[in-house]
Amino acid sequence: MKLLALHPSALMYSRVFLRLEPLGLELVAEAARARGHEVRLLDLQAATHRDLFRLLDQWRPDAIAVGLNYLANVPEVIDLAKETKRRLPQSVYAVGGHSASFIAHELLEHGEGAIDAVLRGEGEACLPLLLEALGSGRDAMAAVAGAVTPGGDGPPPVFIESLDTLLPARDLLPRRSKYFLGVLDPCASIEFTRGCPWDCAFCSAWTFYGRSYRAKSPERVGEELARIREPGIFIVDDVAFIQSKHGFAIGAEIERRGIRKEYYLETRADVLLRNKDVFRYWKSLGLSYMFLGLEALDAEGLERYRKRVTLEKSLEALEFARSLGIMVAVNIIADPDWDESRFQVIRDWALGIPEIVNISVNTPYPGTETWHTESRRLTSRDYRLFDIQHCVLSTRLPLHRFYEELVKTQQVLNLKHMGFGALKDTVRIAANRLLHGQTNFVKMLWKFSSVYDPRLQLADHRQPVAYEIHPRDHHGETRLDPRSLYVHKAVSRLRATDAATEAFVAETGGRAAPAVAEAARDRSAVP
Ligand code: B12
Ligand code: SF4
Repeated sequence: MKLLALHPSALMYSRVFLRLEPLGLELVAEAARARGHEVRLLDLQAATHRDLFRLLDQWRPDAIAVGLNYLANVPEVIDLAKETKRRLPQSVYAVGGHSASFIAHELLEHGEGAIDAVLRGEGEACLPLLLEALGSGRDAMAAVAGAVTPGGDGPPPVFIESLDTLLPARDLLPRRSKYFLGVLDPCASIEFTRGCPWDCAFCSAWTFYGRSYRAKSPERVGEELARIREPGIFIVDDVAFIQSKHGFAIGAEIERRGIRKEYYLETRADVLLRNKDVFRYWKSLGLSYMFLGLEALDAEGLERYRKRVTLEKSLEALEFARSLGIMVAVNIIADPDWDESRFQVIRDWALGIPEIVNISVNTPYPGTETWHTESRRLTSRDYRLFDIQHCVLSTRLPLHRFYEELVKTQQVLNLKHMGFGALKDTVRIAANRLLHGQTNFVKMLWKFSSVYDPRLQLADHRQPVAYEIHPRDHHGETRLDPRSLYVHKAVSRLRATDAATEAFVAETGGRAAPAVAEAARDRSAVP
């Protein structure tokens, strides 16, 4: 069967700083290719709709499998479904990925017959099954694990057996020089582990994977890294190096193979402090940039997001990262309830520390607990605005004032890093990238003010809205059942047989145990 794996366009407000290869879709594409299908991959972050339509008309794929991780891409994915069906009425249009998994039925409704199936959960497991089922006719799709189709829903999605089985189909993306992350230009992505054992209220990473945590073998990571040509590497794990033993083993494999790259990763303050040695070791291997989700500067905010880290610990972690010479970016969540003085507090604090401070807006996503507690306060149901750069909840300040304060804060922070001292470094890096024919970083430097503008952000709220997100009680649901949050069934860390999970429990000295019980209590307490 001819399969086109398709990734939607970049989100407006993130394209300034990065464009990353669609790693999940590459894995799904490889799973189909391994079953003998003829597969092509098109990434609309680096290609146009015209390229897509040309491919549909000339190559005429039998099936199109679209990766929908980001809610803000929903309207584009639905419109493309309708256009694809107009051009290729016999083709099968399937959608999968993170966001799609939480809003499967509503996607079918919006698609009005143009979407044939939504595949929930890990795509490597379910897409090959769907393609196989198609051999017995379209009706057979409804029996596939994880499938949601107009003809009915299949059994719950299943986990893949091992993260080691497949290597992402990187060779299917011809324009790899397009992918970058700030100064890491060009940059490839890699996964060491999958899932997160914590349960922050605003996040759906843990509800997607049922709080499971799995690791790739160090040998497989080494093999994958050795095949990657890009010098910059983004480690996409939700929380890097939860298990120091795993981090050391990967590092040893990298040393054994003589691989030298520059790395960026995301982790938590408590993990950084608990596993100082592994981060110190990785600094020697090329770890240069790190993202820490601080989220709030006050105890009340940290409690509300169920971050399970105190501010003192976060500041201690920053201090430690600084001592290693790693460039750190931290994230703070701006609450719609903030007034001018709260923004000022953030500006004052951020100007006093050398780290990059990123501000995102508190946004309730389907699949998060926040969605269940906050979505009644939605002021916009336009999917495109669910990108954590817009505010979709009612604000204490008038909306235009909220955006003015937000952008002023972002500008102050941006200028801090483009100031005189920083400028010297920036020019050096820009010249170096240009010498190597990479222009993404240089383009990024000039884009900020054309994209971050409070008037544009406000104007986005006035665009005509073709598709609206369904509020939480759309299907008569009135009470939160914690189990309903999960895409993949919840796995207790204590009952899990997975070796990686057991190692995590052992490494935390069994402290994971009360955390699991506490989390269960917390979740059942949510109204
Ligand atoms: C790495 C990451 C990023 C990277 C980008 C990665 C990339 N290459 O595109 C960066 C840091 C740039 C990023 C940015 C953002 N991210 Co982000 N990100 C993640 C993270 C941590 C991991 C994603 C990943 O690569 N996983 C590894 C790969 C292998 O898995 P995967 O892509 O999910 O693919 C699997 C399944 O989804 C599925 N699948 C995927 N495609 C398809 C297609 C088909 C047909 C099928 C059947 C299945 C399928 O199968 C795959 C293999 O199992 C997730 C959290 C998470 N754990 O999922 C958040 C997450 C996806 N991001 C999120 C958000 C909000 C954002 C931002 C909007 C804001 C921000 N700053 O974080 C921006 C916008 C980015 C953009 N596209 O413009 C939210 C999404 C919320 C939502 N519902 O929209 C998540 C869930 C985190 C959270 N807070 O809950 N992100
Ligand atoms: S925010 Fe980070 S630590 Fe919290 S649940 Fe999501 S991935 Fe895990």
